[in-house]
Amino acid sequence: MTNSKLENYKKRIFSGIQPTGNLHLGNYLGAIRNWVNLQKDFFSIFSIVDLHAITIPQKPSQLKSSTYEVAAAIIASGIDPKKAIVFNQSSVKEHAELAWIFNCVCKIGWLNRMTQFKEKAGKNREKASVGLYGYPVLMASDILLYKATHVPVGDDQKQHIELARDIASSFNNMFSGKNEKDFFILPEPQILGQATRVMSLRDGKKKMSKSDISDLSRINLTDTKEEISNKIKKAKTDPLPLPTSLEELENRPEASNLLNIYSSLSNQSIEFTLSQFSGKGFSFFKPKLIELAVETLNPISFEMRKLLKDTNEIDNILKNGADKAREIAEPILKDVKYLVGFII
Ligand code: AQP
Repeated sequence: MTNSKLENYKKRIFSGIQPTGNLHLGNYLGAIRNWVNLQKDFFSIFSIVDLHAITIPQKPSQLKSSTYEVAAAIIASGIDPKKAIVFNQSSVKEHAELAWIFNCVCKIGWLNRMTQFKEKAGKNREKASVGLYGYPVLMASDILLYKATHVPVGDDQKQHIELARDIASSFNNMFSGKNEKDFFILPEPQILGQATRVMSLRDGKKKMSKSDISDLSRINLTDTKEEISNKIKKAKTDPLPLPTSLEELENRPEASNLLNIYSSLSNQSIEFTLSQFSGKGFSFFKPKLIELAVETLNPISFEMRKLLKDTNEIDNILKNGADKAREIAEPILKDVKYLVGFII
């Protein structure tokens, strides 16, 4: 087996983000901000997963601009492309190739359990693409193609990581030689921080999402100070003052969401935030949240706008990243093909 270069890195992470529209505070707090911290300690591979994006119809011109926007957001948030690999998934064909092999390992019953498919396909299941159904298999290939040990994701992706582990272990059982150690390591999900699931500003029971038709439901990374302020002012709340304890928050999803966002943005525990604001009304709390959100997001959107003025720099970063990713992926896929019994 090859890939001695990779063996030098004991801990490596892979994570992806779809270029499916406006990146929002949930993507930032649940994913990108954690990536920035992790790049110091992990060999890091971050992908703009455009193959995943097309599992739901995308306008080609929109897909392209969203890909640039996600790349700009990642870099503007502090990912250093000299330290971490940043690339768009479709430039490394090995992702799709490994996904096909995994399609032949993964069982239909496993995919039938995936809640994201149920949520995204909704009542239109018959009209959903085969790609949307197979999304978690492609995700397993993204992770295992680099033998990633850890996958930093928001809470919504936990089930997909479990599936990637099932696929890895099934592949190992089917193809690793009896006397050899397992070919694939089982990746661990890394669900970090307070904001593992940021909820919609219009409905505290629904995830903040790029594809929500209401722009008021999310804070986009490109929103201006005025837009952030307007969205938080209009965010759904309840008539009660903020409580003292976590228990009292249980049936107050909107209050709970806003307090979670505040805690996450200020890197403090929810208990501490409660102690700061207990007894106060939303009219007192919301301006503080606006101030904090603007302070965090303004420098990112400023940097993003600068990067997006001339996309040449982003093109170079993505090309460079794809070359480095391919260097790791090619020999691993070659080993997989050998184990499966293909003539290579
Ligand atoms: N609301 C969220 N709270 C915390 N983390 C979140 N993530 C997404 N939404 C939240 C995390 O962001 C990373 C990238 O997600 P993605 O773009 O690949 O897809 P997604 O999870 O499907 O995000 P969206 O915004 O809901 O996109 P659409 O609307 O296109 O489906 C992941 O780590 C995810 O956990």
